Amino acid sequence: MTAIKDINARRVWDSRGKPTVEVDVILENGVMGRALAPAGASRGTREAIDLRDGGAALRGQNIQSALNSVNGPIAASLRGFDAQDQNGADGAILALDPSPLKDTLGGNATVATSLAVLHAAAADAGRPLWAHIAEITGSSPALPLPEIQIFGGGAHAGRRVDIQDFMIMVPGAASFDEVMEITSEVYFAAGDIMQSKGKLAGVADEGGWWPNFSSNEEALETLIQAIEKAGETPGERVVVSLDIAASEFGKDGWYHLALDDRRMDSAEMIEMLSGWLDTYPIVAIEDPLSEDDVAGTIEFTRRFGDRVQIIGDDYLVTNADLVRNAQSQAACNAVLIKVNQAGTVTESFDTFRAAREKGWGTIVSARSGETEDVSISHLATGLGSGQLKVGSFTRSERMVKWNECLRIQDALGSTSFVGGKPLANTWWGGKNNKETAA
Ligand code: 2PG
Ligand code: MG
Repeated sequence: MTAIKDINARRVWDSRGKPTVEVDVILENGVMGRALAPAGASRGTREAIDLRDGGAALRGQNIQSALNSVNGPIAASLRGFDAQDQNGADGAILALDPSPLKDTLGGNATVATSLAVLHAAAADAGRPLWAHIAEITGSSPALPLPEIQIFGGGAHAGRRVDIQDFMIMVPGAASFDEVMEITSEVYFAAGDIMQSKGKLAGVADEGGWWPNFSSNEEALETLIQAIEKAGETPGERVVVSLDIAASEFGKDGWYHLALDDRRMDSAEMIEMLSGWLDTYPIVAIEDPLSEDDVAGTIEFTRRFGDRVQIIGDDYLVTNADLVRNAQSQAACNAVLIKVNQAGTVTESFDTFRAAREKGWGTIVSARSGETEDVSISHLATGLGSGQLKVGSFTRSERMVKWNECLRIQDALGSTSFVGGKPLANTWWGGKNNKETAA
C-alpha cells in the first residue's frame, strides 16, 4: 500500500479559454499523479454537472467552488488512503456526494481527483497508465480505432449545420499510424473542396472544419467527395460515422433542422436517417434521437441495430444503470464512455463492464472542451474499448491524444491495433460494406 499524502487542486484553462480543475495527488513516497477536468457543450441532462461559481466574473464560469471541494472535503477524506485502491478512493468521494449529478462537490472536482489517483497509482506501480488500467480491470489492452471529426456542427459550430459531428473511421488501415496518415489526407482534401466551393468558414470547437453548407446532406456529400479525393473508396478502408446529437434540436418527440428548415416527428426523423444509411457508408451513429425519445431510440435500434453501431451518449451519460435499462429495452447497441459524465473512474469502469457483458460496443470519448490531459488514450487502450473519439485532426488538445496513442503503439506493438480485420467479420462490415466487400 502507498498512502495518499496530499491532494492539491489548482485553476488552469481549457481549450476554449475557460477555467478548469487540475488536481495533483501526492503519495507518501513522493510519487505524483495529475489529471485535468474536460467540459462538454452538448451535455446530457443526466450527466454529472460541472460546478461553476456563477456571477459576473469570467462569465460565471469560474471554478473556485470546485477547487474548494477538492482542497477541502475530498482531500480531507482521501489523505492516508491507499492510492492502489481506486474503488475505495472513488467510494469515499461518492460518500461525500451521493447526489446523482454530483452537484455538491461538482463532477469537475470528482473526475480530476479520481483520474489523478489513477495516475498516481500507475506511477507508484511503475507501469504506464494503459497497463495499470488493463491490470486493475482484467482487460486485454489494444490500440483503439479512432473516430475522427472532419466537420464540426451543432453546438460546436454555432449550429451552422444541425448534425454535430461528421466523422470518419479507418478500420481498413493496417496500423494506428496508417489511420493517422489516411485521416490527414481526408481532412485536408475536405478543406480544399470546401475552400474551392466557398464553403469554408474556419475551424470548429473540436478542430474540424467549420462548414458553410446549405443543407446537412451537403455536408455528407462533401465528406464522401473528400474521401474520394484522398484516393480512397468510401465504404472500403474508410467509413463514415455521425454524432447526430439529436437532443440539441429535438424535444418531446419533435425535431427541428434549422438549416433545412424542416420540422419532423420521431418517425420522420428515423426515415431521414434511414435514407442517409442507405445512401452513405455510415457504420456508426450516435444519439440518433433525443435523450427523451425512448420509443424512437428503440424503434431505430429495431430497424438498424443489426447493421450499424447505435451509440448512446447524451442518451446513456456513461451510467451503468441506464445502460442496463437500455439493454433490457433493446435501445442502442453501444455506449460512449466519458469519465466526466459519470464523475469517477470506478463508475466509468462499471458502465464499460455493463456494456461489454451484453456484447455492446464501447467508445471512449473526449469532450468538446479539452486540455493537454491524455488519460483517455490510456483508458481506451487499457480497457481494450475498441474505439476512441477525440475530435478532429488539428489543435493540440486533440492531437496530444492521437500522439499519445502513437507512443503507446511503440510500447505495445502495431499488431495490437484493433482495425485491419477483414470487413465482413466486423460490425463495421454492415450492410453497406458487405456489399462492397462481397
Ligand atoms: C459529444 C461530445 C464530443 P460535448 O457530443 O460526443 O463531440 O461533445 O463534449 O460538447 O458533449
Ligand atoms: Mg455525442
